[in-house]
Amino acid sequence: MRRIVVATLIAEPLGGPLDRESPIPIFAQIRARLEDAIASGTLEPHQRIPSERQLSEHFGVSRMTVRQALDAMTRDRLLYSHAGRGTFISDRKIIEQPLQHLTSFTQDILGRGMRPSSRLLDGRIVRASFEIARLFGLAPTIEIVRLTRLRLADDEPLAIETAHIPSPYVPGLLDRDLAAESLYAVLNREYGLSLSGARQTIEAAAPTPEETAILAMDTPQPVLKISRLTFDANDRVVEYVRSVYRGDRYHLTVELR
Ligand code: 16G
Repeated sequence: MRRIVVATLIAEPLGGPLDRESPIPIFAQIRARLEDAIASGTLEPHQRIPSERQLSEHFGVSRMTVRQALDAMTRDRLLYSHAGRGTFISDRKIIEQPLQHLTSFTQDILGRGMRPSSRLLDGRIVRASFEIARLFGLAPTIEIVRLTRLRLADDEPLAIETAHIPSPYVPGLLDRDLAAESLYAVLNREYGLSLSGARQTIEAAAPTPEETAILAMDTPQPVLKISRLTFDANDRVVEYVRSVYRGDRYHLTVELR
């Protein structure tokens, strides 16, 4: 009886026989079947996949071929294993940020049906460096509110953001609960700053050990370093943000017409 249940479980999400005439190697076809089952939600995050033996019987291939597919998927972090307990589907929620519109983290995450939250890592008033004062077109004597927050989606760390805003634009900003509130909502509601556009620069980078730890990555994954200069309705620079986003969770999309 139990054997039948297992067989049904495998057969449904993974489909029928492989195409042995195809130029696509067998191990790659097995991987594609598993990836399709993940993409369609038939195999869910943290669900255990069938064992190597079950997969090799199902597809009629050697265990070595199955292992080749599973090893490649584990290296690419689509799967993870627990010694003695099996191999599981990774939880890889991908957040797509379209680049056409100026949005806040809170709006982006809510728009995807997830729950945004933040942890305040640091918040203080600092003297602007020469470089930062220049970005705002202000004298280097200017004081800056510097706010570093860990941003989470459904309680999973996604990004570290350090925002810089000239202090005179936002008196008392640090007294607000910026772990609980959207910065953009506060800027708009409390300081009448209506943000109208931004210039963003994106680069791929390796995370520092500290960033790896804060972003809760088991092993260092590439990150996206994003800098944003945000303008108000009068084209005045009001915010400069340096962010580190998990590259495996955050994708940026652009529509080309
Ligand atoms: C976005 C912005 C960030 C801004 C934040 C405000 C990027 C790369 N960054 O995450 O510059 O400070 O939104 O979010 O898009 P909040 O209003 O939810 O606090």
